[in-house]
Amino acid sequence: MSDPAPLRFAIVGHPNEGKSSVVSTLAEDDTVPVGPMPGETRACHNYPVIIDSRIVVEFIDTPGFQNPRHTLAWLENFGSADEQAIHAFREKHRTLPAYQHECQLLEPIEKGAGIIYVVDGSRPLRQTDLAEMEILRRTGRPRLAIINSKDRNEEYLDEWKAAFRRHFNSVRVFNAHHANYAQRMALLDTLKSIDQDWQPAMEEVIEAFRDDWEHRLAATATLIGELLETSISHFALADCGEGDDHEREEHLKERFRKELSAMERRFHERIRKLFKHNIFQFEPSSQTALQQDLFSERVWRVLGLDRTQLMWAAALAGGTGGAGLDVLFSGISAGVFTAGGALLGALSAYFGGERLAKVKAPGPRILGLDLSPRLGRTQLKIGPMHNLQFFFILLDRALIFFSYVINWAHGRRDQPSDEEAEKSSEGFTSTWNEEQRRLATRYFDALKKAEDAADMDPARREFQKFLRQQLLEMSREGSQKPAL
Ligand SMILES: Nc1nc2c(ncn2[C@@H]2O[C@H](COP(=O)(O)OP(=O)(O)OP(=O)(O)O)[C@@H](O)[C@H]2O)c(=O)[nH]1
Ligand SMILES: [Mg+2]
Repeated sequence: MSDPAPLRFAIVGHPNEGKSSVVSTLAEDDTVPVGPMPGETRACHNYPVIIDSRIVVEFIDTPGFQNPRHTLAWLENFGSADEQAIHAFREKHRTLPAYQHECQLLEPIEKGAGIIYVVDGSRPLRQTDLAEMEILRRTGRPRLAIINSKDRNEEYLDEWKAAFRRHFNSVRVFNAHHANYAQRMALLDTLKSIDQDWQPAMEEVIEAFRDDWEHRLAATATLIGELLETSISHFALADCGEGDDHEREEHLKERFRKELSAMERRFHERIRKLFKHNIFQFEPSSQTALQQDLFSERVWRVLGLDRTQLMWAAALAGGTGGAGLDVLFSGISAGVFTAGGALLGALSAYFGGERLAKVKAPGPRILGLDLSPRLGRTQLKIGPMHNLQFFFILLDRALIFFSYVINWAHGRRDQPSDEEAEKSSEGFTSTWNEEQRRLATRYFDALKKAEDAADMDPARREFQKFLRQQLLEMSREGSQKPAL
């Protein structure tokens, strides 16, 4: 048996109120054209939400009302049942340019779509708005009104709400620029209430959205795990040839740094794709700890755990604990923390001053046997960074990026302001309790010691489960922390 037709909702309203932005955010589709000038959308366009190869629900972007007062006057004069009047209106005005948008936007509604009416609640109500609402009421279709305030002005909200009560089954505040997963779900929940007959189908839609989200969170947790594992075990080698060793070491440090940054960038790309940010490439503001280099001092100062937190995490996790700071910070040549606890410039603390290790590269091999170990070249080696603070910093940056991506509404097309960036402060892991840090540290320990992937399975499983829970909480709360 084929699937029943999906529920459809037409997003309608006055020009330039944010209809297309609402569609974009609701459908998580950043291909929806949005523009500052009224008249951006000139024809209806369907945006299906596809989950597991199935259209779960469809949002229809429509052009804004052109001539609502004349349209309403015509409907009032028609002298027949409202729904017939709508049909007759469309038949009669189909070819008239002055009513083209009305004919277009009423078409999906006549064909059975529910109505989502969008207004900018930061401006006062006008006569034309009342005409639009009355036209929509006359269609007889289930209707929800959305207040999408473009700025923070709340002066007119009560006026809008009073008008809506007369014309709509339900009203919701929903901001196309700031709505996140939790608010999208709340809006879908409200849509359940606009028509009793639609309730079971709407419940299925909500269920599908929820499952899809949980799959994405599980995929995110896997990607974070991959990032941590490949970064923590990464090392770089260079031949020690003739000439200046110092210069060669500097090159190798730089290459190592770039390779780790490239891993992080690939992780970012995957997360963006997973959360359907395909077109618009927002950039975290340059002020945030995310935009700074992974080894910048600022990043090491604000992310990860502080000295005491690190010591406790390691001590409680066993393993590294008893051995003290040296082991905790192994991989750092001079120690990130000086004796007084102040932080050195992270990159220089890491690599500065000291010479890199020299290792013997294996000689030529046949059938896996090293034929002549003595022929092996001497190589410079940097990494792997078996360092607990580095682990927490990578983890924090991954969580910040995730939080950034999930809180970035698809309808929003500008870059974050400096004011938003200023709020960015510390990371997530420093807010975890001791048990949570211990669990993460156990995973780090296993990762460091593991001879092969299977060795670390229990610790990995435990950490993945915890991470999925964290990601879910971050998206449930609509967590804006750290604000970006
Ligand atoms: N600040 C802010 N601007 C918004 C918001 N929603 C939409 N805008 C802006 O308002 C302008 C119009 O948005 P659209 O979504 O294209 O509006 P529309 O109702 O589809 O417009 P037409 O297709 O022309 O009828 C764009 O510049 C949007 O970026 C919002 O919630 N906050
Ligand atoms: Mg539009």
